[in-house]
Amino acid sequence: MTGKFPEGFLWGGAVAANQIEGGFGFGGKGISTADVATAGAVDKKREYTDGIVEGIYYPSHEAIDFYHRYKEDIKLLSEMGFKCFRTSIAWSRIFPKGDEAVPNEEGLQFYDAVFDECLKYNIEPVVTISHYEMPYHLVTQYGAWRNRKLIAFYINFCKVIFERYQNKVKYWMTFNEINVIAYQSFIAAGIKLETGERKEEVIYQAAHHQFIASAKAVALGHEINPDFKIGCMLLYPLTYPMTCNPEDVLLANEAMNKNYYFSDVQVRGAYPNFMKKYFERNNINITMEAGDAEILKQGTVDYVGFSYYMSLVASSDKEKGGDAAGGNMVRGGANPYLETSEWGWQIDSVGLRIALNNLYDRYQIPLFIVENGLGAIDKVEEDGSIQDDYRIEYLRHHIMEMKKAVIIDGVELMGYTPWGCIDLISAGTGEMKKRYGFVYVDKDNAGNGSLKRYKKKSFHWYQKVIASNGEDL
Ligand code: BGP
Repeated sequence: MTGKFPEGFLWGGAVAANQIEGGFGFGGKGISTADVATAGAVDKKREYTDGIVEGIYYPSHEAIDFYHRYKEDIKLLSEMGFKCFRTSIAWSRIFPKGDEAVPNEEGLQFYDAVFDECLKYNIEPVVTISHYEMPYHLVTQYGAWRNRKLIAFYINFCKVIFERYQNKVKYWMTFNEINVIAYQSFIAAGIKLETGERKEEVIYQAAHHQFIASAKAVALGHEINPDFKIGCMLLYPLTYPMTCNPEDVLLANEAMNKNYYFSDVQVRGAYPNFMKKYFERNNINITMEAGDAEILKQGTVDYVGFSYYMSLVASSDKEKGGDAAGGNMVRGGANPYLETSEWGWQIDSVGLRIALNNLYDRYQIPLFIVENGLGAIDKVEEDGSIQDDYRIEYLRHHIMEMKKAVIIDGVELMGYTPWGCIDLISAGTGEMKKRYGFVYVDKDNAGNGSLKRYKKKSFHWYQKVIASNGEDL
């Protein structure tokens, strides 16, 4: 198919502070939730601990040492022609404990330097304000997002970074994969459930606090700089009905509604009826304050950012439904038409076109694919090259479908930032060997390696894709 992406399309890549920076204990950084999560698989239920024991948190404490190597890394991204770079700000670098009145200047300077380095190469920073980490003190002292006080701490954090970076950063997202709170509450929102607590009530109450925080952040951001574009960020686990049995279709719809609930609130500024009814039926009481409805209405997002890696299946037949297939933070039924990655994620490029159409039909505001990609084990050849044709195949097919969504279907898409553009620590498994990057980082699961960066075959391929604005795939 011929045709280009719109002028100014934001080609780039995505990472998150806690998965790349390392710099644990540097620059006045406080302890974050990511620092105390052991490198266990999400599937095995990631553990956390109250004490910091040096050594057992490898590899996230040093990650790929972007903290000291950001200049070299951003230069490599610029060589690929990146128009944007999505990263996050580690909240605990700016407010080490989270509840201080005065920010940590050294932390602010670090991101000044990172953003300046991007701008030097005309790379637009795209910033996730909170990506799977928060100051751990907010967990131990306040119970994390279950506590309404978190809203004020978060807004204080937003005010500081909005003001500080208002002339450097235009694109923001309030919470990474906000719907993941329903699947992995500690990673997403620092919530450890106490025995006897009603899981759903705690989680949906915490989600309400995040919604208010997000809406207030959007309003505040626009006040500080009306040019800001502030989005939500949704994990999009596209779920198909296993068959045309209406029961399967209904189940698939219900599975998606549990995710749409989050974007509905952030895009439309109100709770959807299906969720209010769900709360009623299940006796889930969400405490709201007078004025909350108004805050949600006034803080609707400018765009929908989302991650897309795979699709799942819902079935009324217990045998076929279930959780045979994995994914980023959520599991579901297996699809006989799809192949899977080495981690059992079902590869579905056409699903990306479906996702784009679904989201655009539903919201009619610009979309931004802020994560997509293939986690794989890469082999370094004797000559130092990395022949990651499987990654190129994955991305090529997804970009082709993305192109159809834009050119044939008319979806308004702002940009595309494949996940882990430089190898990083996996959020789900804590491993280094699950790689997504165009740039290889010499480091293994045990922490050995020189940390040297190598260009993979996909590096040169993606460079061509960007140079031709998506024509040369
Ligand atoms: C998303 C997260 C990322 C990222 C990605 C890949 O859910 O937003 O932080 O890590 O999934 O997942 P994993 O690292 O488990 O392969």
